[in-house]
Amino acid sequence: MFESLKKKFSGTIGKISDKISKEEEEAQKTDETLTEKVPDEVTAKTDLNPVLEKETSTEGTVKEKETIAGTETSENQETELEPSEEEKSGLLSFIRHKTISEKDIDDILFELEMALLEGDVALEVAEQIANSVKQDLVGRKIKRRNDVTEFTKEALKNAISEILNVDSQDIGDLILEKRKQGEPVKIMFVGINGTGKTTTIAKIATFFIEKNYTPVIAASDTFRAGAIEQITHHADKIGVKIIKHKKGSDPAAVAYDAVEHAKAQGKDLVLVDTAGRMQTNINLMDEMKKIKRVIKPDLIIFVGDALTGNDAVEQARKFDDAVGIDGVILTKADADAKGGSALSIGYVINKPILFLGTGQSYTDIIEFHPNWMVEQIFGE
Ligand SMILES: Nc1nc2c(ncn2[C@@H]2O[C@H](COP(=O)(O)OP(=O)(O)O)[C@@H](O)[C@H]2O)c(=O)[nH]1
Ligand SMILES: [Mg+2]
Repeated sequence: MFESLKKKFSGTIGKISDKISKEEEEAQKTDETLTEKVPDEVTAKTDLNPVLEKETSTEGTVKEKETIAGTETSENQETELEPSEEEKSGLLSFIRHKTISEKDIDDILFELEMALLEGDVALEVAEQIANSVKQDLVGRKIKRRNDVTEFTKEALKNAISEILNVDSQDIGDLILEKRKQGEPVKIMFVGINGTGKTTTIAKIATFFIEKNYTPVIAASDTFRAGAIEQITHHADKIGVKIIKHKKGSDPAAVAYDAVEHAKAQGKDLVLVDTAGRMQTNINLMDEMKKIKRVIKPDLIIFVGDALTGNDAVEQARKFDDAVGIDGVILTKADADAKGGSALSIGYVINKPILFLGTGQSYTDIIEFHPNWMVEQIFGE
């Protein structure tokens, strides 16, 4: 699902490793020439010189090492006195181990930033990833060749985890909380036309039915031709009660009736469909605000089409400004090769992605967890 992101990040890991390994090799060549000229005894002394470790040691450790080197009373005295050839080369590489500098990675991170932008990742997210990786890597010491690969992978993983980690509300927990008060959880779905709100409501209903919760659907898209028929069709198929009025009626009144029904019947969830509206359509936005005022939803979920990339992010921002959203469902993740909106949307509006739509059938929905996405991108 996130193949393209996976490729981009593994490309970056490869490039940084290659570049630093090449420098390592160069440095090694210089060292080898140096070692040839320096007698063994001198090399060994230099290797054990604690001053060289000062950078990473506390004063105490340095002193300790001085005593060991000076009095030669260490328990491992015999082995430590005369380092083997292997140890010498290990110590040598430790001494001249490379520290990653900004210069080493700047170009590669810039390339990554550009590649991410092309992959529909929001500008601020691409920048944040590059900066976070840079901060993580610059100044790190490479002792072994594999270190670069590991460090870079870790740095990228951390950057992505930070981006994706937005406080999230578990709907199941919310249902249980509300049940105690004898109240249903009211969820209103918003977003522009065609993103998949109606389909998603049918999927969410199915998802919670499987968990033994009881939903009711409010057909509050009274605006678009065929909308009531479409959602009635879904509700019938999955066996969920639907509350509907006739086309053109007040959507807030439909939502209100659905809440009343849920209260009377002890149902757990009210799922309110709304008409797709452009974020620029003031009248329809006002209508949405009215539904909000009337039923006071517990959650307003923005439904965005992953295929629209940055547009989905911008729409989410506008809807958040207009009515305030609590979370996001990205649909059509199955068809989205880029993955940019999934990576960006939560960070940009500081609201969690709750679910991903992954196909056209009622069960094609998965709960979104940041760690899962990180695993998709960096797992084997
Ligand atoms: N491939 C795919 N198609 C989806 C997904 N969710 C919705 N769709 C399709 O998107 C189209 C529009 O969906 P609809 O629910 O009517 O959108 P609405 O206008 O926002 O209510 C329909 O053809 C759906 O089958 C999804 O996760 N994956
Ligand atoms: Mg619809």
